[in-house]
Amino acid sequence: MKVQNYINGQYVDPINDEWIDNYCPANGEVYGQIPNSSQDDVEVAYIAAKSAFLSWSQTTFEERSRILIKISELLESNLDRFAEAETKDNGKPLSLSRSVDIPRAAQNFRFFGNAITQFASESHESVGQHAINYTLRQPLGVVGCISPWNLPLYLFTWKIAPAIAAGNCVVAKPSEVTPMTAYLLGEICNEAGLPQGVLNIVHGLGTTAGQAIVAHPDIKAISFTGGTATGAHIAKVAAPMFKKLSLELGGKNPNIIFADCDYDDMLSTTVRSSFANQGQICLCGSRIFVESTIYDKFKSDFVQKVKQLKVGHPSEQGIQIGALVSKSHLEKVMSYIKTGIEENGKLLCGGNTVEIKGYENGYYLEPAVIEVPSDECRVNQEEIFGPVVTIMPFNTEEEVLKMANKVKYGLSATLWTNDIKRTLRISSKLQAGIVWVNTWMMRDLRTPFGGVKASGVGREGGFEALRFFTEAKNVCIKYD
Ligand code: TXE
Repeated sequence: MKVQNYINGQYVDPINDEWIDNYCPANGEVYGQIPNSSQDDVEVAYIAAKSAFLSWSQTTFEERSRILIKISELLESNLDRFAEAETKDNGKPLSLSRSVDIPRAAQNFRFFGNAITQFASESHESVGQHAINYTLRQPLGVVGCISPWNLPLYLFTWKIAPAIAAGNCVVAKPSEVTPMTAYLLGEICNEAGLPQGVLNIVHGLGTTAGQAIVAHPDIKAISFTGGTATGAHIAKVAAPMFKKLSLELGGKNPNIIFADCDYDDMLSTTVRSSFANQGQICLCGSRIFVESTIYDKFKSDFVQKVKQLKVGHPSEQGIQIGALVSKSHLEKVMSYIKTGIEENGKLLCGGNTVEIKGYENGYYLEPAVIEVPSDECRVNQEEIFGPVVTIMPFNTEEEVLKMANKVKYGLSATLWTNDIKRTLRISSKLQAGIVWVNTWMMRDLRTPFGGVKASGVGREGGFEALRFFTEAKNVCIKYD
């Protein structure tokens, strides 16, 4: 199976005819090749995007909206095909691809197809100066979208949909680890009548194809989701060219549990917020802080529930944990578990690889819970991005707030309490872009999404994304 680039509405091989193996995490086998695209492919994609821009940017909002909603409908009617491709490529449970990843990708197109019809700019009457100012919100031109492997189509479309809704043309690169659903998306775009060149998808490595997008002098903005180190590198390359940047990076999110919470709801949600998608979601609550009065009870109930999670082949019914995305990622996660123990953490459960009959070379790992002696240990400070959480007790609000904020990241936080004053106090003081209270990962696509500190720069979601993908221009007219 050969994945091809999607440029100017056509599927094409990379110019250099170089290919990279694509692995299936469930069995560790190579099941296809993807283009190892170079700067030359990015240039061809850029030219296609540039040629399409004039006409696309002048296309009415109704027409853009109609096409985006059509893409959404086609994704929904192809749910099985896309969900199976996502699971084969990424290792996540098929039930998750079917219920979350693909429906959300469809929702991204529908949401921004609708949002663009409601997007408005401001006008300011300069009273006393006899002038009126109005703001134009114009598309940027050709923009770059680079996405990671953990929620492949979900995050790819989270960038592409607002970019094209706002009238831009796109050169996009999905992760080389999970190219399949982005590959299939091209067909759907053609069927929906998206004009040639509006969306161009180039596959390949971050250091070559990704780098070429970021360094391209005429690609005006970069929307990137991925690792913090990569984000820092991208910022360094893009800044001297004054590109607009939206960087959604890593997280090490606190999950703060007070004794007065709704215990059962908290417990089941905490299992999910710890291990959904094998813990490979930047929003997972990977540091669990529990009020000391319920710490022992929580520890025993939580560990018991985690032990019940079934690890298995992603297509098997009833499993909750599939395969990790790649061998190297599995090794990285396991080395962190080792580090946790070396730092005097106590491994309360999990942490061993799992052999699934018939799929012995797949990347399976039991979900692990580490009780840490201090919030300062490495497993509590560094992003592991796998099925590993730390737990520790706390006594006071001040103490837990201090620990929650004492990491370099600031993406999301979860708080469990029924005390309204405490909720308001803590929510305002947490250094995070998103705070969930008595829930986790509840999303409304109109809300701003993004992090602070090393978790990124900028906000996506709702009109924030449409603002990012447009340039504001003030026009001032004197009428006297
Ligand atoms: O991400 P990379 P990786 C974290 C997580 C994970 C670590 C590394 O901790 O273990 O990052 O994962 C492209 N110029 N997250 O190595 O490398 C790359 O091809 C331009 C958190 O997979 O950041 C891919 O398309 N592009 C995260 C995308 O960037 C470059 C999700 C992400 O890859 C590039 C994933 C370059 N120089 C990992 N180098 C989250 N926040 O959700 C790479 N890329």
